[in-house]
Amino acid sequence: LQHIFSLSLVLAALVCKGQNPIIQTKFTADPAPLVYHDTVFLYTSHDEDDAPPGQGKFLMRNWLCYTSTDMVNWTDHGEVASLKNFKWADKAITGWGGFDNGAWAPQVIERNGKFYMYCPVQGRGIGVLVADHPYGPFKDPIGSPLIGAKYDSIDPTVFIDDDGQAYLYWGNPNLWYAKLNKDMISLAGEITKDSSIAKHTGQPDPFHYQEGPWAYKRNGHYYMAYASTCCPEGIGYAMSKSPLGPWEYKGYIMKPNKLSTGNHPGIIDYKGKSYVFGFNYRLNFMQTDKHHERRSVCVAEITYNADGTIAEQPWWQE
Ligand code: FUB
Repeated sequence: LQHIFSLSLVLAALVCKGQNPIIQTKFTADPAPLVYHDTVFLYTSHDEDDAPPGQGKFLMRNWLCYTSTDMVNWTDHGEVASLKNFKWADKAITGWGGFDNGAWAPQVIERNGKFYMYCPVQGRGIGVLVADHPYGPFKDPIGSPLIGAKYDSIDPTVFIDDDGQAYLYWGNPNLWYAKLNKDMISLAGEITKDSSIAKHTGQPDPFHYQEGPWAYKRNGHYYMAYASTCCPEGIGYAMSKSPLGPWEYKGYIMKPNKLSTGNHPGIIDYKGKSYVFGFNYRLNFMQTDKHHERRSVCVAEITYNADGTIAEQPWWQE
């Protein structure tokens, strides 16, 4: 068993025949898929093998990249960025375990041939990195956080509307947003707190936004998927007629499951099908019955109804 879980081993390619979790050689979370040309670039956060037991005890230092052209075989490109990319993040981070847990959920987007990676450094804010290639090397062009720490600054998601306006959203427990300039590394306006997706009140409520937003536009509808309810977290989503909301809750894409305290959606269309990525804790629980923050990225096909709503999916097929 120890051999199977020798997760420091870097495999050039992983073949898993459509089985979840799709990445089985490292613990990965917070999937951020990017379709570029004919390839899916899957950026993830990285739970270290030696994350200590206990919920919320993250040990996260870098961001990884995988690629696929068939959604079954995933090639491991290793680390594409790390906390070391951000000079401003070199001081000790307070809360949630210190500096080593800081490399949380990223997203990468392409614009005019450049790749922009939005990275939360937990406790310090959201930074942005730029590269000429999807594999990097990524560099920090501004030398300071794009979004300061005071705005619930984790879990960035970014999309560019048809008119060229880019939007950055993020946050736990609130959803925040700001317009980006065309350079993608500066804000085009004020930082605003969304008031239509509200944090739960402690009552059982399947509707509430928790964290992990994933913004996109499809067939004229604006979508905000997110980790919904806590905990465990499922994947819920809201729709809007505008990128600025108001957001109307539409349901679960996937209901919470007691085997997974967290979740974090990433949604794409690829080669005529639609997919939701997220994660579970299956590999961790195969190794030990103790809860560690050692998560594993999963994917499921989704289908859209004629009105743009999304059909609910069962828990990850394993
Ligand atoms: O991976 C660290 C945090 O856990 C993310 O920022 C959240 O979305 C949750 O997945």
